Amino acid sequence: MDDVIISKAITQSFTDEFMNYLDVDVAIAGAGPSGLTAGYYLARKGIKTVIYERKLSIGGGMWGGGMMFNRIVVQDEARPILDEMGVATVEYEPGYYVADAVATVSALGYQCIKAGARIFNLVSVEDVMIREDDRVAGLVLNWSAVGMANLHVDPLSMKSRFVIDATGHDAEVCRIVARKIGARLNTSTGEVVGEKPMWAEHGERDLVAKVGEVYPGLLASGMAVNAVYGYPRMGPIFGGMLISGKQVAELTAELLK
Ligand code: 48H
Repeated sequence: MDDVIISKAITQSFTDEFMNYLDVDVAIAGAGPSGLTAGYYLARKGIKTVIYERKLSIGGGMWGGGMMFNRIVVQDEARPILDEMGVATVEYEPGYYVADAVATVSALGYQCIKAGARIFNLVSVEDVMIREDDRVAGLVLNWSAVGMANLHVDPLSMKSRFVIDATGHDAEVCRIVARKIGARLNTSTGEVVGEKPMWAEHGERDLVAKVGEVYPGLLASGMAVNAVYGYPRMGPIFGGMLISGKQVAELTAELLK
């Protein structure tokens, strides 16, 4: 067995794929439930889609269910998405379905990649590219380890026709855009408004009603939407994450036409 062949296989295949995804239709920041769902539905339409995830693991805030009881709840409207992903659900009370959080993350990740999306973990989105026509035109990337070690290492950039901010509570990409171009997001203040206290019904309803372009070329899904527009958080009901991921994929596919 040749150790160097193993090393070459890893570095070459990774580099080839990383390079192949430096110019895509859609780049998604964050591989939580909404980003993975968006990636799945985009890739299934044949749209070239890449997801960058800062952490070692995908799945964002889903692994731990609610307060580390590793179950999630979804409502009626989201259950077909879990069915499609092959995740078993059990009706707890009419309209409330329970699923295993670990099974759900695993299925979302597997189906997303199987549909054709590519996920690069351990990569952080640290900036955006904005081009002459004043639209988001790509992402600026660095190894997460560079930030963690506080190293002064310049990033690399990639091009995409659309970017989806699926970074969760911090809405990091939208914040970067608001900061760099000055309060011109499609929100009441032009800035990221910041999420409001827990209210599951409103948080879920407002989220799915608002999925759309936050700035030309930049859409948001999942918890980032609540943060951007100033909607309530919703706790461990995950239907809105899945539904908004599907919605943002459908909307982006329309915009790409
Ligand atoms: C690369 C990044 C960056 C970056 C962050 O937090 P998530 O799970 O986000 P959603 O929106 O898919 O799901 C939200 C849900 O998990 C949740 O927190 C809920 C429902 N909360 C309700 C409540 O009341 O608390 O995933 C976001 C992912 C994470 O994996 C991050 O590591 C990653 O994005 N990420 N990746 N570059 N700059 N910022």
